[in-house]
Amino acid sequence: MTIPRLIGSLLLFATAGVGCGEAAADAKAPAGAAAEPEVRPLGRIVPVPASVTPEGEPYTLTAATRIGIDETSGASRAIGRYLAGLLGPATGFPLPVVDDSAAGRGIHLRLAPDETGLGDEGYRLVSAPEGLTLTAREPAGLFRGVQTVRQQLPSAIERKSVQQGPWKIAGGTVTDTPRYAYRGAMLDVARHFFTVDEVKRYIDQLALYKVNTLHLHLSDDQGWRIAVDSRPLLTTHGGSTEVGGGPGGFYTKAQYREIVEYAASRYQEVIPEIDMPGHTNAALASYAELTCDGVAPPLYTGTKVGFSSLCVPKPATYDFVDDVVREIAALTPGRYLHIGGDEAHSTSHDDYVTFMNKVQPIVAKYGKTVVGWHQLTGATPAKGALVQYWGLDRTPAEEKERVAAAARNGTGLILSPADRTYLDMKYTKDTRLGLAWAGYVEVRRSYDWNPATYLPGAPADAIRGVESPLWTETLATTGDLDVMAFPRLPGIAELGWSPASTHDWDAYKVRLAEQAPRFDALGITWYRSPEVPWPAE
Ligand code: TNX
Repeated sequence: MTIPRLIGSLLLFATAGVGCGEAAADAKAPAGAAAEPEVRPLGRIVPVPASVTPEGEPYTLTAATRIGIDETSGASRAIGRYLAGLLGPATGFPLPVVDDSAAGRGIHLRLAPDETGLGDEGYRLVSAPEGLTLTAREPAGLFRGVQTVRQQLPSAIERKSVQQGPWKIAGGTVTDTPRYAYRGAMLDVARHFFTVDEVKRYIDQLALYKVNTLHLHLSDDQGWRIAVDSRPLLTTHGGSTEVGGGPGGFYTKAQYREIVEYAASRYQEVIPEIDMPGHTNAALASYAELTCDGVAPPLYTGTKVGFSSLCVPKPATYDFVDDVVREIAALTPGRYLHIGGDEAHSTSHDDYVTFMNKVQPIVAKYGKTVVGWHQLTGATPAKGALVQYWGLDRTPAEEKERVAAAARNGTGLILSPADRTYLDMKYTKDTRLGLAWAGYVEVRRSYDWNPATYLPGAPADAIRGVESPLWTETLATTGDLDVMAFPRLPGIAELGWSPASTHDWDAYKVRLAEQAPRFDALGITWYRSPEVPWPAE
């Protein structure tokens, strides 16, 4: 976002007064926690690590600190440079990346393939005055561990200009592996378009909380956001607007690859979503042959859902799906392709089943695994498919049971309950942005539930993880995204990463409060929930 836009939205916050959730909540915030200690106790981070053993004196970063890597691995070199890039600006230290043997009392990034207990993303951090050693079996584990190093340092480490040290990391050992392999966040770039740089900014925010999956909602009634060479009108026409009638936009293939590569450099897998057969007005407006009456509807800039459908009986529909899936699969190094399938209120049940039976094999033909919103369980999810549950406490028991039955049958579940994880829900009635159809979702509500036991009748091992969707009907700027995601996103990230045994709101809210100066240092606009003992302003 541009500086004038940023200033504009800050002014909006400042002048909105009562009726603005951010401002109204400030007055009610409990007495704040003390200023940051010089050394953050080991493990006082988000997500909380699985195992923490404080011991001995802290490690101190100095102007002489070097980052040692195993020269044989290009991945560890890149992570070393990334770490130097994180710590360099605020410390002012050069932090050269060198061979491990030359790093002495510095930071050591070590890949140890025999450390099988650390799995694909786990790491061990040993901090002592003699050095700081991160060990992982895989590069992804080193990357997650780097986020721990970063959070153990004072929040000023996040600033882009030289700050006062000292830069100490408490002594001891952290051994940490994730609870769930799937820890996602979804960004809706269809209702409002967000540029490559804006998406990268979100990727960086996700990285800090060890999120490993970025689900991009690339098409909806209001816009088609990804170039498909065989169907150029999808973007030139279907991408030309957005909610409210703004200019919209789309990613060229090169831009989309840039997002995917950037995400990969943060060890995040991108899952592209093309929502079908509903949520397709932008496609129907671009290609009249996709409608049953052959008449293209006008572009749509409102916020209703459930009024559009691809024409299920027409062969042209499957030629279209084949073109789109083929091209997007070719752009996707990740395993999954999300086909949506939600709110197909204008598609009959029989047509919905027919459509899913035809489309899922197309996804498989191009080498990808299907992900769908949980309505897909109303048809037959393909073998190996994942479904994303977005129900609420009040969702009818039969619907929950249908999803649970699919899970017992081998379908993996991603949990995104709307009344817990939807980052576009208002926190309270006073929240300026967002929707409220799933109710208000305050910070405690979004954190305080257990994915393993959440859906009655779903086996715990069917739960692949959690994801927090950020729908953007009401969100147009990065400041808007920030204030809805923060501080709920870190809580969902912790549900995905930290062991169930650590789940404790009273402990979490203190660690979350300690993130506030980090949000500020990163330039993140955030909601000062009265449920959290934030530091005094
Ligand atoms: C429901 S959840 C939707 C989206 C909306 C969202 C707004 C789901 C799969 N569909 O189309 O953007 O609510 O909160």
